[in-house]
Amino acid sequence: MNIYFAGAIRGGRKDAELYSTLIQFLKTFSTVLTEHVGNDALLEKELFLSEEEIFERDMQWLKQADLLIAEVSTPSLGVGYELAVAEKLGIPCYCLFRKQAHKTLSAMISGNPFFQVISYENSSEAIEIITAFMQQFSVVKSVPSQN
Ligand code: 6K6
Repeated sequence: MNIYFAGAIRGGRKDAELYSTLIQFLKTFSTVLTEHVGNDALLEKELFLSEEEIFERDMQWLKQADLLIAEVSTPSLGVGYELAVAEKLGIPCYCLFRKQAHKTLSAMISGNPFFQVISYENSSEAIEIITAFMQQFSVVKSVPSQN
């Protein structure tokens, strides 16, 4: 199964470590097409690509994706765009939103019934949530060991 993981890059990198944790977990049972989203060293290599090359490559990957998982706590134009394209392509989308004081998600995401929006408090809870919805795709039979 190909997973397109979306998370903020130019929108802000304060959740980069969290993206990395979730991507490492997803990689234990699926292919993650966008590992660089959680890896600043890989992202540095992206700097050698033109903006057009990044856009074309990411759109090709999105077309190959069976599922999009977006971490949407840090607002990002790119993630919003990817979600809109995925909706048009009919790719199931799960949006993980970390509960934070005084922060609410854009109504364009939370109000769209196509998107499965799930709130969580910490990375352990996010992993439990991912495990639960991945079971629907028969990819995870039980929670993989974290050790
Ligand atoms: C490296 C450092 C700064 O910019 C880069 C290279 N940029 C990107 N490389 C790969 N994917 C990108 C890049 N910029 C945006 N994306 C895609 O959009 C990713 O798949 C993310 O999910 C999303 C992030 O969008 P922004 O608007 O937060 O950058």
